Amino acid sequence: MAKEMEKIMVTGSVGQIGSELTMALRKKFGNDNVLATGHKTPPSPELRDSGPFEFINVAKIETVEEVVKKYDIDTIYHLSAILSAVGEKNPQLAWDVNMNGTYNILEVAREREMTRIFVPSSIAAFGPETPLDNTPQETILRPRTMYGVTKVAGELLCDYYVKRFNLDVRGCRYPGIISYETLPGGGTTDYAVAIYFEAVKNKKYTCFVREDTRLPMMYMPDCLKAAIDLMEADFSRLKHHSDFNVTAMSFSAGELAADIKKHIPEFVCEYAPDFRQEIADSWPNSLDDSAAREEWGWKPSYDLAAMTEDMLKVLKQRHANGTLNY
Ligand code: AKB
Repeated sequence: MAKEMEKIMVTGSVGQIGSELTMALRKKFGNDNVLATGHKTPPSPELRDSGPFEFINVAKIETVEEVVKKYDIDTIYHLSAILSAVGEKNPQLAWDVNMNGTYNILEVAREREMTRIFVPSSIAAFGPETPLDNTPQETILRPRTMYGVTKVAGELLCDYYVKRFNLDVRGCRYPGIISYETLPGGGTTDYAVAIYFEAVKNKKYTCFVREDTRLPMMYMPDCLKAAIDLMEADFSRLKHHSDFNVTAMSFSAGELAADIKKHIPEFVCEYAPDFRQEIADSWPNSLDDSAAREEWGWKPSYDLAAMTEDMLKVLKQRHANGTLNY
């Protein structure tokens, strides 16, 4: 008998994107139809109490199989990953979680003939030989981080499953994601989130990349929209599958600080580059996302000014009522 509603599972639902994506999907498809999974208890009561949660370790296929079977899952948003900075500290863990995790998700999806899978990639798929400005969709992919290696291999693996097994797998190359709900866990673009929290809390921030470091970025509402719109796109219109460039804005760390200063004039930003500078230098300044625009109508809503206004409005409110958890 046909199922009435998609049964969706989100992996990495305790992370920066996964936590907000789970809530957005619950709002759209109903709380009981969206299973949150992760390796630790969700800290947010909203996420914990609004729908089902199960512990899994994506690198252990039996833990994935068990919950997929229990909840009769047919759609997966696979968000769990070790990000670039943590991945350089522990490359073995990054390979295990990112590579074996993605392989396990795809295998379980293939075996159970699932409807659709979302596996995000990242600007970390690019490397120092990639053209830096307006980076094309089709280009040199020679990353120098383990995270980047797993992202390129993941894109290829997902496209292999589309072609070889007719599994509907989709994904985009996310830039740095900025949000106020859940902090990112160990990426190179984390400074673009931390700067807002520190500006509101302490009026100063020491940035771990140089002032002139320019990277593509996106605000969380656009990040969620990209995932959901891509998953809803007509498959027959897609020429690409797992590697769409998507972007919303590009700015240097100095331009970001200057934008915050417009709202908090006493804010001071200093720069003390660390090992993450080399990673940031190997990633593009800006992306060409015309394939995503043409094939599934991608169009972001937030630029730097609109994002800063929204971020600071929320964080200032939380600071004033003592709920700014940072
Ligand atoms: C990171 O910095 O590692 C991530 C990413 C760009 O994929 N935010």
